[in-house]
Parts: sequence; structure tokens; C-alpha cells
Amino acid sequence: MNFDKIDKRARKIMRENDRGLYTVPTKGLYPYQWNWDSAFAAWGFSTYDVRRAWSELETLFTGQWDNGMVPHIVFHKQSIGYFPGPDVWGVPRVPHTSGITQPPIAATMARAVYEADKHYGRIHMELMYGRLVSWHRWFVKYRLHDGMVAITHPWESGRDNAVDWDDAMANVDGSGVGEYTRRDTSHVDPSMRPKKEDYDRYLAMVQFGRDTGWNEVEIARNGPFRVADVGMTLLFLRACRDLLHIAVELDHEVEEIEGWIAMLKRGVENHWNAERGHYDSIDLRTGKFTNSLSSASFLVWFAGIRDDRMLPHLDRIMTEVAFGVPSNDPSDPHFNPLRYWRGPSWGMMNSLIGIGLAETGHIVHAEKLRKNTQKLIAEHGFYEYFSPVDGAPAGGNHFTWTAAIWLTWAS
Ligand code: 9WN
Repeated sequence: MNFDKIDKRARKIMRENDRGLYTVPTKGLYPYQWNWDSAFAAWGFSTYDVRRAWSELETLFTGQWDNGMVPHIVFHKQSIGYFPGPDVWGVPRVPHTSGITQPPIAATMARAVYEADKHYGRIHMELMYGRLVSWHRWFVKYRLHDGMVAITHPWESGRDNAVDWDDAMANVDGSGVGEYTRRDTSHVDPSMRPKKEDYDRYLAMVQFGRDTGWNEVEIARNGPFRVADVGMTLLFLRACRDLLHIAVELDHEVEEIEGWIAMLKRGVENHWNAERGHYDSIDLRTGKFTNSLSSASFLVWFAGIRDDRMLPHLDRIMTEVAFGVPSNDPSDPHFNPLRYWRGPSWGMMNSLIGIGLAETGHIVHAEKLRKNTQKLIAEHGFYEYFSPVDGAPAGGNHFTWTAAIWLTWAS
């Protein structure tokens, strides 16, 4: 394996997706700034250009709403390549944005960028701190249910068509959304993307939110979809812990953040599905567990929870498939190794899971995961995701976050 050569290719991809002050996830398929993709990009840039890393995060926060929410897409520049665009979301502000959020990993990545060069980063961290606090406050105010983070749309989870959402999605009526043209399926193989019936429902949820004027209270009360997402809860807990570190470093008050951490730790306990013996999401409209063992449940160590009850599941899954922690349990009847979040292995998820494993002393698992993700990228390139069974690359190519995790973690 020629690491120098692959490093150079990774930087080239970051450069090609760079729009000056923000990156796109990959040109063509995703032509705008996505929230958690940008946080990964900042982490990637921090290995060779901290200045550019800060501008990535700062540009993302130009999309922050007055209520603190940081949207899942910021539409800096109109493009016809992606649907739904700004007109569909109908958010009356500039820069145009979507109306929903995404996993709040910005505090975690801001901490990493800051620690890469504290001298340079101090003033940027100071500026970013208040914005991060208001985003976290927004989550606590509008999205915490018994300490668990609720999502109002599968896109918020970042794991669009995961089996976790199947039951809750079945209760969403997508029949009245009208005609529309998808763009994603003209860039990549449709069999690797969510289906038309998923998209109808995704749009029905967007239309519901838009018709309320993106009113969180109304969406919480009557929105068609509300699920406590185990991935969101664990990532938010981790982000709050990182925010606490930053607060201490910058001499800010810590009580409020400590309170959030305590609530989220209790929330993680509520995610425990005792019948199936693993962490799980809960459909808040029905109160039922989703009964799905996806990669998100393995973020428990990344959240700083020392709970080894997930280890036997990890051992089994890592022997059933060769590459990574797949987005769905390979023993699940719905497992599909190439359809998006219903089976494929995602490098960025592997990186977060791997870091959590290493931090909690599970070095052998952590290294195995890192090495097999490394192999996927070195042999096939910087794809969006891969088959966990044979490593076949899939989805979009030249992906920013795959390049970023190569530079920071996999290599
Ligand atoms: C919808 C950009 C994004 C990622 C998500 C991934 C996918 C969008 C889509 O692409 O979602 O937000 O159109 O499929 O699921 O995690 O942030 O890479």
C-alpha cells in the first residue's frame, strides 16, 4: 500500500470538492454544503490546513437560524443537480437552507480542529463556541424526549433509508405529494438509492414542515414522523462532552452543559431494548422500539459509555461480514449489501465507531475496523459506501468525507 500516493489522492478529492469556503460532499450528486459532511471535511482539512478547516465550519454556521438550529443543507449557490432544492424547502432566509437538521458532530470536529493548532485556533474557537451552544440548546429545547434525541425526518439522522425508520415511515402518507423529478438516480445506480415510495414520504414530511412555517412546536405535535434516534442521541452526547472540554479550556460556565450530559446519559438508558439486548431507536408516535441493529447502535463507545453488552453483537457481525460495521445487521432479512443505509459499510461511521472502541480500550476491535476500512479505500477508492460482504464500491465516487477519514483516521 502506497500511503503517500493515497494521501495525495485524498487531498486532491478535498480540493476538487472545495468551493473556496465550503466543500460539497461530492460534485454532481451533492452540489451544496451538507452539515455533518462539512464537519468531517473540517476534520480532514485540519491535518494539513487548519485555516481552511475553520472556514469550513464558519461557513456552515452562516446557515444557522435565529433559533439556533443548524440546517442539514446550506444552499449557497443554486444548482439544478439536486432535488429537493431551496424552492421546495421554502425557508425565507439567506443563505437559503433546508428546514431540518443533521447529526450535531460540529462540536466534536471543532474540538479536533482546535486541538490541531490551539494557537491559531483560539480566536476561531471563541467565535464558534456561542454558536455551538445555541445549536445544542435548540436540540435540548425542541428535540429531547426523556433524554433521547427525536428526529422529524429520516434525513435528519443522516441514515436516510435505514431499516430503523421502516415502521414509522409506513405511517406517513406520501400519496399526495404531486409530480416531481428526482436527480439522485441520474447520478448513481437507482438500485443503490432509496426507493420512490421512500421519496414520496420524504417529500410529504418536507411539505408538512414547510406548511407550518417550520414551526418546531407544531411539527412535534402533529408531524407525521417522530423517532428517538439512537444515533443522534449518542452523537449528541459525545458532542456535549466535547463542548464541555471546550468550555473548560475557554473558561466558560459549565453547569448547563453538565446538565445536558446527565439528561442524555439517562436517555441512552432509555434506548436499551431489553428484549433484543441492544441499543435501539424508538418510534415516539407508537412508543415501540424499531427492533433494528444498525451501525448507529455501535456509537455507544464513541458517546463515552463503557457498556460491553454490545461487544458480542459486534463480534458476530464482524465475523459475518469482512468490511466494517454494516449499516444494517447482516442477519436481518432486510439486509441489502448495496442499498444505501440498509446494509452497506460507510467509512465515516466506521471511523466514529473505531475511535469510540479505541478510547474505551477495545484496541483489537478498533484496529480491525480501521484496517479493513483502510483496505476498502486503498483498493477501491474514495466511494460514498461499500458492500460489507465483498468490498464492492457503491454510490457516489470522490467523496469528501471518505477522503477526510482517510487523512485523519484510516491511514
Ligand atoms: C439527504 C450528503 C448526504 C449525507 C447523508 C446521506 C445523504 C441526502 C440524500 O447524503 O443524504 O440529506 O439526498 O441522500 O444519507 O448522510 O449527509 O453526503
